[in-house]
Formats: sequence, C-alpha cells, structure tokens
Amino acid sequence: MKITEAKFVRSVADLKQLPTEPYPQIAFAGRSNVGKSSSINTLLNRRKLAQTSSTPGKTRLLNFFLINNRWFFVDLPGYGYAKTAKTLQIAWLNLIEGYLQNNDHLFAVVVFVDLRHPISPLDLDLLDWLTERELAVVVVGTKADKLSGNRLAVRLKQLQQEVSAFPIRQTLAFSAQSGLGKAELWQILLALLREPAA
Ligand SMILES: Nc1nc2c(ncn2[C@@H]2O[C@H](COP(=O)(O)OP(=O)(O)O)[C@@H](O)[C@H]2O)c(=O)[nH]1
Ligand SMILES: [Mg+2]
Repeated sequence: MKITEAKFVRSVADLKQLPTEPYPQIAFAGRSNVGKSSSINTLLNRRKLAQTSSTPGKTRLLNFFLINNRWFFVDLPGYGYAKTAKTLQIAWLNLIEGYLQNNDHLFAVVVFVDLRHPISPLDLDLLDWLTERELAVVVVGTKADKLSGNRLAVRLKQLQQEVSAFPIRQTLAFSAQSGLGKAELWQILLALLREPAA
C-alpha cells in the first residue's frame, strides 16, 4: 500500500470530540503494551507517528490518524493494565464502548494479541462484545519476530483455534519489527474498506 500522507488529526477524551468528517474508520484495539502503536507505524511506514511506549497504560485517549486523505486509523486506549485504578478503567471502557457502538463510519476493528502467549480472557471478552455488535474483526498475533519459525506456525494455529468460536475475518501473524504480515494485513483492510460498514 502506498501511503502518500499519514497525519495525526486529534486525540479524543470525550465522545463529543469525535471527528465529523465521514471517512471510513478502522480501529486498533488490544491490551496495553501488545504493540498496537508500533504496528500502526509499521503499516504506515512511519517511525514515530503513533506514540509507542515501554510504559504500559499511559495512553487514555482515542487517537485519530488520517491516511491518504481517505481513511481514519484509530488507535484505541489499551486495556488490561492492572495498575490502573478501577474507576479509570470504567471511564475508559465507557469511552471505548461508546465509540465502537452505533458508529456508521467504523468499518473494522483490528484486535492485537501477543502471539507468544495464549489469548487472555480480556481479549475474549472484547471479541465477544464485538461479535454481538456484528462488527468486522481481524485478529493480529503480533511480536511474531520473537518466535522461531516452527513455534510461530504452531502458535498461529493455536490462536486460530482460540478464536474459532467467533466470526473473525482473518487471524494472522504480524511483527512491527520485521514487517511480517504487513502486506497481508493491508490486503485484508483494503478489502474491508471496500465493503459497506456494519
Ligand atoms: N520484538 C518486538 N517488539 C515489539 C513489537 N511491537 C511492539 N514491540 C515493543 O513492545 C513495546 C510496546 O509497544 P507499543 O507499540 O507502545 O504497544 P501499545 O501499548 O499496544 O501501543 C515497545 O517496547 C515496542 O518496541 C514487535 O512486533 N516485535
Ligand atoms: Mg500505544
């Protein structure tokens, strides 16, 4: 995919601040520190567009990026960071849920999981919730560069099993570091962007 332009548009802490431009949106979700922001940067061939951090739990905002003046990529706040206060976690959930439901511009949600580990209950809860709302979902098993070729193939099969109860569009291995899976993910996203949103 040729990225002619990728720019940060705004951070949203409140649903009233959502952009009103009618561009199709793709949301990126996952646990804190799973590698969401790094993967967005890799997809966009940018090194530091989406903020990456080795301190999990920091980003509490929905970050909107406008790609090629056509689509919004939305970096959602990570979930599952144990040290975040419960009240904050609830406020967070309300923001994410409010954004994800009844959103005519949302074409797909990419759910990132760490390919090295079995999928977590929080990830399964999210998949359940997205399925109920009939949103198109892609599961990306990331940090694949940390696995040997054989281990990678085994874990990908297992991950596909772990999510087999859900109508996932595609479950693939990815690495923000090596670029593995980048072309495949773009292909999936472009196909979804050609379909009408849920
Ligand atoms: N080896 C490896 N490290 C990664 C990969 N993706 C992210 N990381 C690292 O994981 C940490 C968290 O990444 P970040 O993108 O900020 O995660 P986010 O909280 O989900 O947005 C950072 O230290 C990244 O350098 C990957 O594909 N491979
Ligand atoms: Mg991030």
